[in-house]
Amino acid sequence: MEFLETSEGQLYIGVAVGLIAVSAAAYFLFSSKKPKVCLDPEKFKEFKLVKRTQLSHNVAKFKFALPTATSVLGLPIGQHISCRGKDSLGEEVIKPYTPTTLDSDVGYFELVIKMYPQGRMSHHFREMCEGDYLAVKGPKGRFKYQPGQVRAFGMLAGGSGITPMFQVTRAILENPNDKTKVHLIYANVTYEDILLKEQLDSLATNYSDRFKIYYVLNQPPEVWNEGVGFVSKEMIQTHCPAPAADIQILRCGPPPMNKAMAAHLEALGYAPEMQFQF
Ligand SMILES: Cc1cc2nc3c(=O)[nH]c(=O)nc-3n(C[C@H](O)[C@H](O)[C@H](O)COP(=O)(O)OP(=O)(O)OC[C@H]3O[C@@H](n4cnc5c(N)ncnc54)[C@H](O)[C@@H]3O)c2cc1C
Ligand SMILES: *[C@@H]1O[C@H](CO)[C@@H](O)[C@H](O)[C@H]1NC(C)=O
Ligand SMILES: CC(=O)N[C@H]1CO[C@H](CO)[C@@H](O)[C@@H]1O
Repeated sequence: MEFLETSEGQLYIGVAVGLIAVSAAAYFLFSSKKPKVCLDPEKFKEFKLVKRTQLSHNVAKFKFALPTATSVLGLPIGQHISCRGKDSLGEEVIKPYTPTTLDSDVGYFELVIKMYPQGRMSHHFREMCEGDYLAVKGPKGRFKYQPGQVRAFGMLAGGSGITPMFQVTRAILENPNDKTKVHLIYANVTYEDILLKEQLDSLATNYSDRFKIYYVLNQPPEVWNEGVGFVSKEMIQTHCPAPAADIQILRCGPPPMNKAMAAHLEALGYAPEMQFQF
């Protein structure tokens, strides 16, 4: 055809092909930057349990599918979700949980749950089987994080209070532009109670210049060279950043531990704005 043979025609076709390529690239970039967010702060949505992995006698990891393989949960760093279930009497119960996954993990999210014998929501999780649905609402929480917000975080975690710390730590370490340092003190009763130990140790090895962990056990095993007893003022002094305007200490543990930690921090001279409790 005459049209195609003119150099002007070739130019037009070239421009047209170029435009299509550019808009396809833009569409791809746009859609991959703005994936579908699944959480709704106003209403509960159901997510399917696709895998349940027992981690110890009373701890399991629950993997939930999002509606599509490219969906993201849509949870800001350090915030949590509300999960709804039924206790052993069939009564509705709603409790907060922090996924151990980030929005960079597309298509699914995971919860690591410690199930207490008498726990109401624990009962619901104990009964959940692969294929069941969990009602979830969110995001919830006052914690806000921007890279560079502080020079260093100290973290005081007890038991399942590790999950928000783990999530914040992962987000910091996996961002190559974030230079924030993280000093974690993690308290538990026994060695077997330590949640996410393998993942935590792996992060500490891979990012040894930015992330340090000090484990504290009430009932340590025979060979143990980290902390023993409850978290003390001296442990905080040794293993956390000293009071300063550009640091923050995060707390998340059972209520008695949080109370004790708040008293330690005050005695050590940490101002209220240097502290946050999940
Ligand atoms: C922000 C936030 C995030 C959380 N994220 C997680 C998470 O990712 N994974 C997780 O497993 N939990 C998490 N929790 C704790 C969770 O919300 C529930 O409190 C927990 O699952 C117990 O609920 P339950 O209804 O089974 O127990 P309940 O019915 O409230 O308690 C029954 C009994 O269980 C025991 N018990 C309950 N909680 C504790 C505890 N913390 N330490 C020691 N004994 C306890 C007590 O003896 C209590 O009498 C989080 C809490 C908060 C505030
Ligand atoms: C640590 O690095 C190893 C080797 O590169 C990698 O396989 C592993 O997934 C990393 N772990 C974490 C928690 O980043
Ligand atoms: C779930 C659990 O075992 N939590 C315990 C971990 O250790 C801290 C500190 O000793 C206790 O306060 C928690 O109850």
